[in-house]
Amino acid sequence: MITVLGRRNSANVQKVMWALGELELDYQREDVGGSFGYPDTYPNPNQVVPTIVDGDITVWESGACVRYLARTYGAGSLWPRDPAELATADMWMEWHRSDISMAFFPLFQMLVRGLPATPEKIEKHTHNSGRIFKQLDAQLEGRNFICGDTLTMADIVNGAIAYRYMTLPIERPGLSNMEAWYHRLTGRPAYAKHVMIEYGSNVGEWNVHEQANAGIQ
Ligand SMILES: N[C@@H](CCC(=O)N[C@@H](CS)C(=O)NCC(=O)O)C(=O)O
Repeated sequence: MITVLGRRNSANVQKVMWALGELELDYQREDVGGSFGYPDTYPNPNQVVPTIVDGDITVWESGACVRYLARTYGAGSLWPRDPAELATADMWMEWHRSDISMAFFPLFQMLVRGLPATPEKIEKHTHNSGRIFKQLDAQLEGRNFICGDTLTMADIVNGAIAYRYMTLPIERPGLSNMEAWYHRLTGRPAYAKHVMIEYGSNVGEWNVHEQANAGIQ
């Protein structure tokens, strides 16, 4: 049984939950972070979510958690066996962490979570997010998933963020490959359960959704 410490409406927690769902692993999730706060025994020195505990092993940093689950329980599926495919998956995981995080996370925080914003900043981050997601769109040309025909850990980390990017009321450039991929993801039960979670359109709604998700596994 794997324990996940992290609130259900955190995109970083959602990556882990979706991976667990795809791998059909047993888990228990505890509400930690945000309005739920942190227990004194919380094992992640950064006081952010997620953290996972699997027997004697504790892992934090969402990318490391997804890699751990994929490598330990998903060889040949989320963790590609082919070295070239594995390198591609890893590359798009790193891309997600740097490029998408820099452009899109502040945009989401400004539009939904009350980070101070100006029309210029919103415009800049909307433009940059679109420009960067165009790179993912190009990678998805002729492919069902980021590495090819099957879902890998690269789809997990990027797909969790894509839900928010594709559902925010913002202007997006033409992203036909990404739209088709996103549509494919929405048809996966584990994605629908763990990622497609309403987040509201302002801080008040965000908090209501956070509490409404308390205790849901
Ligand atoms: N690099 C970390 C970032 C984790 C992070 O910033 N998580 C956010 C939620 S998405 C968080 O914990 N925020 C503070 C809180 O919820 O208490 C990771 O990928 O795990």
